[in-house]
Amino acid sequence: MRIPRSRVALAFVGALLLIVALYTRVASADETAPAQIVMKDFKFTPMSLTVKAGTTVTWANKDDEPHTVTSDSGLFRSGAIDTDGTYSFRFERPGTYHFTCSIHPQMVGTLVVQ
Ligand SMILES: [Cu+2]
Repeated sequence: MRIPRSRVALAFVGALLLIVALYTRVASADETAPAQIVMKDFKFTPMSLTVKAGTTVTWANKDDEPHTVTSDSGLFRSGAIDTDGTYSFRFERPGTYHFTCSIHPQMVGTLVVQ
């Protein structure tokens, strides 16, 4: 049995497009994947997180007390975040960013931007 050459070419192009589509999807999902840090039981979880430059990080307060996200360097400062409230910041530059809750100084966290 002989398969027409045009059909082989079509299948090849189709497979190629599928690979490109999958690769593009994986690459973009990786870069824009949102990152979340939860504030619960007076802790940031995870305490340390590594993300790529350009990532928006969202902190979510799951405690019954207000918390803040306050950068040691002054780069970002959320103000009081109430229960179930969130705060987001987009990290453009690589570096290591330490932050605390200004109400509960024992709450500390680190964000590494690559
Ligand atoms: Cu707090």
